[in-house]
Amino acid sequence: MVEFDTVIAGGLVVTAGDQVRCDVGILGGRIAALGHGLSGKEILDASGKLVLPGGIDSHVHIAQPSGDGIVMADDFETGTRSAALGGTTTIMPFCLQERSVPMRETLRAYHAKAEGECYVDVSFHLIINEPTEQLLGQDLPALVEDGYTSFKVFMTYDDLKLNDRQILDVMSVARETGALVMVHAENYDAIRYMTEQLERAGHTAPRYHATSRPTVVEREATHRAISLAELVDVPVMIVHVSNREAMEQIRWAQQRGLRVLGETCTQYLVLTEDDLDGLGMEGAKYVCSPPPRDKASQEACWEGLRTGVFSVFSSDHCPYRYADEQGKLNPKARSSFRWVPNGIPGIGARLPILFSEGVAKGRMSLEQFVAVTAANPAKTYGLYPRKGTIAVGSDADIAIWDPERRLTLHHDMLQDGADYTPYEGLEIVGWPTTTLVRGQKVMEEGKLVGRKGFGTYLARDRSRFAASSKRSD
Ligand code: DUC
Ligand code: ZN
Ligand code: ZN
Repeated sequence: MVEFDTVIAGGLVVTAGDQVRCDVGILGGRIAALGHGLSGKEILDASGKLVLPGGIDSHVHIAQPSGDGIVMADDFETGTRSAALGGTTTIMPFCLQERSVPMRETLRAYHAKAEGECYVDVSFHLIINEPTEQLLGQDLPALVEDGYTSFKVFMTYDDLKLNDRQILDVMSVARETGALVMVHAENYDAIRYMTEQLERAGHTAPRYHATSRPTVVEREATHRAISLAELVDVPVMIVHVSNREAMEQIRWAQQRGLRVLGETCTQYLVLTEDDLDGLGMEGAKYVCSPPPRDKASQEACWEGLRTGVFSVFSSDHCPYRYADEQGKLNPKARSSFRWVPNGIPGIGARLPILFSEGVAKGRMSLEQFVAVTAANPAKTYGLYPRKGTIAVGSDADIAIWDPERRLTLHHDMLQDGADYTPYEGLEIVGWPTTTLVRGQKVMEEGKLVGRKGFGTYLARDRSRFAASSKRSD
């Protein structure tokens, strides 16, 4: 009889398609058997527990340069540490193109920052902010071949936005190479217009961040991004969708047979713009883009997740410290919401919040939870079936969950590099008790037990959605 390195015994094993009570046998970092009465050098008793694929957080920002004097709160050590504590085994941060620097050089710098630091596995998307001929014609096609198979483009922000023509050019490269384009869809000019109006009227507190980017600016840009993708005949992923109108643009496109994918995030399920309304600068803790909206928008995002309009659920972890001159309270931030860095932490809290608010409250099934947090991100970004499922041959990336555990969320449980969580005090039902990356324990009962540097870089295949057939005309 085979003796496995580790056997996870007696748990309810859940994938995106099924639930089955069985043991999981792990050998050499991979899942080697599903069965009963498996024998192993180490037995992890999972009776009464759920055995789920480790989470894949396919949208996070780690150690990303953020402009004058602003520093992101997480490096690869702290970001992957928090991921592991929250049941996530793979993260996908962005490598931001630096103007006038070859993309490969910037990537080398990101790899150097991650090397030897990670507790969980890591792969990179690229952010394109200067689509030069060299980049489009030479660098991107070669990078896609090398496993950087997804690019993000921004329709807003002074330093990042591409115009429609530039987006078309990037999409065209994606069409030729089989890469997947991710879009931050907000209308730059409309936001500037609103921001200037608000500032002129003296409305500069953090809460006006939400006023400056109402749903219409997101809906319009979402529609435009979809239209540009339709023109080029390329699939597109609309990331961090916050509200019904944008969700319905995606649903409309999907119903027309377009290959349009959608992502929503933790903040759009449990925060509202009222959270930006705290005393003094407290609201800065919740400033992210798009901003959290209202209760009806939360319901729309749940609907999008339940019905498959959103196939991916991410944290959009983009952490800045609050009480810090290099973070939310930088010297200019008090003069206007415009200077509050956009982004909130959430890499560790993502899975427990979706489990608690989604599965425990009966809004989604366990299979749906696994689909949007692990299987679909893996399929979307070219990691499936190596990651995102529990199947023979897949990496043994597994989170064992206690579905009954009740606790109140506090920042100190998350161990990221920020000094707060926007989800402080949330009552949670269900918590991961053990996280395994390629068969190695990285978290046990809320304690980090993994080895820094065990997390490895993952080159990716093309997205199975992007690689499919092109229109023939
Ligand atoms: N977009 C992101 O994807 N993350 C944080 C900030 C932003 O605008
Ligand atoms: Zn974005
Ligand atoms: Zn983001």
